[in-house]
Amino acid sequence: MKKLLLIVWLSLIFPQAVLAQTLNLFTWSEYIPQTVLNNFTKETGIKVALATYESNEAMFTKLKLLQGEGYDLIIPSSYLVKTLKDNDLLAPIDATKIKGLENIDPNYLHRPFDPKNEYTIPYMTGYLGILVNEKLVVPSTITSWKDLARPEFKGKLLLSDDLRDIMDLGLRAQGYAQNSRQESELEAAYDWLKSLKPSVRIFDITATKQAFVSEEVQIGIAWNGDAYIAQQENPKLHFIIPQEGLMLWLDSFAILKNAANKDAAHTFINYMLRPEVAKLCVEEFNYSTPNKATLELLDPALRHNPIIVPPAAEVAKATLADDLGEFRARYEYYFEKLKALD
Ligand code: N2P
Repeated sequence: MKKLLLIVWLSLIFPQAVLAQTLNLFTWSEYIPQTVLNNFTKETGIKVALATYESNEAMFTKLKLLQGEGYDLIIPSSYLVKTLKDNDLLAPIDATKIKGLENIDPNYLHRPFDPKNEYTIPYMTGYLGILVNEKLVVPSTITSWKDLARPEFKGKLLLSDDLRDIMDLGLRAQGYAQNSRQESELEAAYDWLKSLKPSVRIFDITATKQAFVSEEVQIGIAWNGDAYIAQQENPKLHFIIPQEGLMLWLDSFAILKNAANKDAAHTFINYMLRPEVAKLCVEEFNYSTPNKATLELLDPALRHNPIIVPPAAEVAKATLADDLGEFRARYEYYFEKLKALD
């Protein structure tokens, strides 16, 4: 009884401390600024426990093992959403609790992976391009993904260790479409990627920015935010959108079915939809934002930088990585083979 009284008394004096909720957030590393998380906690009293992953595949493997327990909120890319749903891992988002969706550019809503946005709310978008050091080659001579195969880049190339990016790169370099389900096309993509192997110095996803900045590698593929940051530190770096088009991605918030803190997850999504919060995310990690209200708040130097805000025409013609169904295993097969063989 005494204890109960004490709790009641404490909750009157320090409501946030006693009733504190925790949001278990499982997200890509280097994706949400720590200041944003701190400000969220300060304002709402909801603590954030952060766990990170380096790829959609690593995240999915963990969620499967845990049956989605332990985490409340994740940020999958477009192509993983259906898989997560089919594995009964996602909870529908309660639209009545979401405010600020009108801030999102309609181009990023109602995409085929979640046509009614029942399960996802866009967080961040961006794209893969070619990052090259002008010491190696005149940047304007790099116009196609195929140029990565030039023999003079031997030992100087970086490939990032991301399954769909890599296989997509191979497909496009061979003139095929992203998300192809043709075995012969996938095999051709693999053969071309394999021909790059003698050039590859780094095949990894961590510390890629540093490798470009320190000039350990002089050409390779990079996400736009990483390219921007690397270029700030080493102005000899140039970021190129190849003629085959940019490789766009879209990552969205999704709440897990077994989440213990669904309310906290909704509160967090609302917080992240605020234009001034999304602005902090762009300023720190330099990816693109689907939040059109944020664009107006950005410093013109960022808003008019095509690395951060790619040309609208390029975005309009870009496709997203899609669910592959049973064919996913074929992509995994070729990707693992590529990494294993010299
Ligand atoms: C952030 C990861 C970017 C996500 N480090 C690419 N989908």
